[in-house]
Amino acid sequence: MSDRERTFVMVKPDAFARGLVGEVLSRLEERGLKLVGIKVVNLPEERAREHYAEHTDKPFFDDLIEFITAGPVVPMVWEGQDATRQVREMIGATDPLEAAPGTIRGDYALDLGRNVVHAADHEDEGANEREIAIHFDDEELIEYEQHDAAWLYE
Ligand code: 3AN
Repeated sequence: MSDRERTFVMVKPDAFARGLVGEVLSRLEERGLKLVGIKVVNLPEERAREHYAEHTDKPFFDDLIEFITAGPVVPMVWEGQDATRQVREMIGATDPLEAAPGTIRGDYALDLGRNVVHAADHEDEGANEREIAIHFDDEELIEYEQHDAAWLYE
């Protein structure tokens, strides 16, 4: 199907410390998305700066780098129909105050600087390719048949 795509998602250090890795994974799995890459890492500062390069000039940049390197993160790649938009909708608004209940941030976050999870922005066309390349080598992304695909897709 032509509109199946890969999207980059990352559980942030706050969610890791709070034991929410499984919760985030479950929601994406249960939605029907296919997990094709996952790892646990302490982000080197250089990689964190590359990941958030678009925010380099923002006043919150240093705090953002300090936070995202403060503990383990779980970078992931998920595949599915319209995966980027589907995941962004599931995650909710960047500011948890504006994130609807039922979204991940709307259910598990209170503070903009501790918002549990990152996902590539569907309005930024190159975001997925760029972010996947920052966090994964090609051979770390797995190809396999999703056995329930016939019941997820018409
Ligand atoms: P998202 O993670 O929803 O794509 P971005 O890329 O705009 O949001 O922002 C990246 C991260 O930077 C956010 N998750 C948040 O932690 C932090 N951030 C964004 N805007 C602000 C802000 N105005 N003040 C403090 N931190 C911010």
